[in-house]
Formats: sequence, C-alpha cells, structure tokens
Amino acid sequence: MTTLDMIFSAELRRARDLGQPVVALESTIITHGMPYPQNLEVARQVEAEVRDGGAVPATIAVLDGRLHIGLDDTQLSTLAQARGVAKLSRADMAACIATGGTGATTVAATMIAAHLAGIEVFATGGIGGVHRGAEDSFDISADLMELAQTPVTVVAAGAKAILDVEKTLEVLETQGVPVIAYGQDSFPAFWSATSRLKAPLRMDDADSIARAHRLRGALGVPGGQLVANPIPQADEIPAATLAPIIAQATADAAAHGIKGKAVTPYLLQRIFELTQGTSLTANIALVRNNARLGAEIAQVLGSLPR
Ligand code: PSU
Ligand code: MN
Repeated sequence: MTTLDMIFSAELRRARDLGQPVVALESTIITHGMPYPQNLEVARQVEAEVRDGGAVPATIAVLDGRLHIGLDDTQLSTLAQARGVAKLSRADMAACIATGGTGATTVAATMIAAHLAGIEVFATGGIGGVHRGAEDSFDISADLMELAQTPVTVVAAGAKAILDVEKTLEVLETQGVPVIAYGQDSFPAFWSATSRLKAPLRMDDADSIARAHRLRGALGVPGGQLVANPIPQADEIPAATLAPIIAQATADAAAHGIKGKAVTPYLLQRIFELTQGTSLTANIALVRNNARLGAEIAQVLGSLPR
C-alpha cells in the first residue's frame, strides 16, 4: 500500500499538541513569484507576521517526494534558491510525490494540503484567476475550482490586473465561492486597494469571516471562502500607473508564446522588471497584511466549537 507521509515541522508539531491556531502559507510565491533573495526575506517576514499575530505559520511544499507542512529555516532557504522546482496544482501534486520530486504549492495545492493537515486558513498574495483572452486560450486557474470544493478560507489581496478580474469574479460566482471584501465595498486589485468592481460580499471583522467559514460547513456546502483584503493605502500603486505596464507585459508574453503554467510567473517577473522592482515592494506589503488578517481569523476559529 502506498501511504502519504506528511512531515510536520517541529514548530507545527508543538502547535498541534498545544491546539494553537495555524495559518497555511504557499510556496509558489517563493519559487515562482519573486526573485531571490527578496523571496526568502519575504517568506521569513510573512512567517513572522503570523507569529506576531498569535498563530503558527505552516509553509507548505513537496521536498524530495515528501509533503511538508511547515518548513524550517534551512528548508525555506534551500527552496528559495533552488532551480527547476515544479509548480504544483491539483493535477500534479500526487505525481510529484510519487516520483520523488520537489515542487512548490500554488493556492490550489496549498489548500488541498492545508485541509489534509486540519488547517482552515491560508494567507497569500493573489490567487490565480481567469486570464485576459481566456475566451481563446481557455486559461482559467485551477485555484478557482479549488475554492469551490476544499474548505479553506483564503486571504488574498484580490486579483491582479494581469487577469480579467471581471471574468474571475463571474467564475467564482458560478462556482459558488463567497468573495468577501474586508472592510470596504470595492473588490481590491492587488497593488491597488480598490477597483471599479464591487465585491459580492463585505465583512468588517475576523469574527464574521470565521463564523461564515464554519457555517458553510454546517450547511453542508463544500468549498472555502475568498477573503479579499485591500493593500494598506500607504503601500498601494495607483491602477493608472500600472495599466500600461501590464499591457506591455501581456503583449510580451504573447510575443514569446508563453502558455499554460508559465504565464503567471512570466507576467510577475516582467512586471517586476518594468517597474524597476517597485511592484515587489507593494507585493511584500500586501502579503504581510494578509498574514496578519489570516492570523486573526485563525485565532477566532480556534475559539469556536468544532
Ligand atoms: N498571483 C500572485 N503571485 C503568485 C501567484 C499568483 O500574485 O505567486 C501564484 C499562486 O501560487 C497561484 C498561482 O496559485 O500563481 C496561479 O497560477 P496559474 O495562474 O498558473 O493557475
Ligand atoms: Mn493558467
């Protein structure tokens, strides 16, 4: 029989023994979302935010064929510098484990692993969504369908303007995923705190988000929730500044024939270059902000009866 080994870090084992609140973190943002060494610094800062918020961080990845829940600093540092790491989603996580590979988990794969490990909240930067031109390419992230079936609340800063944000919201609605803007009506646009689109739902406190999470389960509705947490205003980049850069990056991707899994990492890297790195500063601020809210939600969940 083939069994799945989940390797919990020492910090996570202790957290589980003590019943402490835990926040899952993805690893694709480290390997495919930001350049080294900023990626490692950010990974450490995000973990620190979760700890400061009174919860325990669980960064998730597949290392040499084993599913890790929580990475120690050596593993985090090795992963941040590794080359040729696979980008894992629902389709390929099992294959990576079966073949002894190393892979970083996307939002979809992190949700699957978090749920297996009994973790209900996960904080990241942005989710994958419906790409511009999806009517031709059919490029729709598996993250959206994962939100519809795996009961994990995902805190993200909305969806990037590299995506077709309107179509992304439509697919989430079709899939029955609650999209909750935190503390405002507008659906946040990643580097910008607001967009011209209204979020379907709004909540102003972690309490309501945690209770809604549990009540979905009680209703027998599968799936999780998307919490769209706006970037702090001091750190935002106006949408108008970014629009031409995104257009350029998207055109470059098309000109180079970038397809499938390579699209999102290519666009992120290209926008980083075109903004001389300022997109990254905003990206870091919003991920840390999401980690803080994730910790708050995890604390409330920990205080609710199961
Ligand atoms: N959006 C970001 N940064 C990221 C990603 C998305 O702002 O690093 C990563 C996440 O891991 C997400 C994945 O799950 O890209 C989506 O990839 P795709 O579009 O290929 O589904
Ligand atoms: Mn895709």
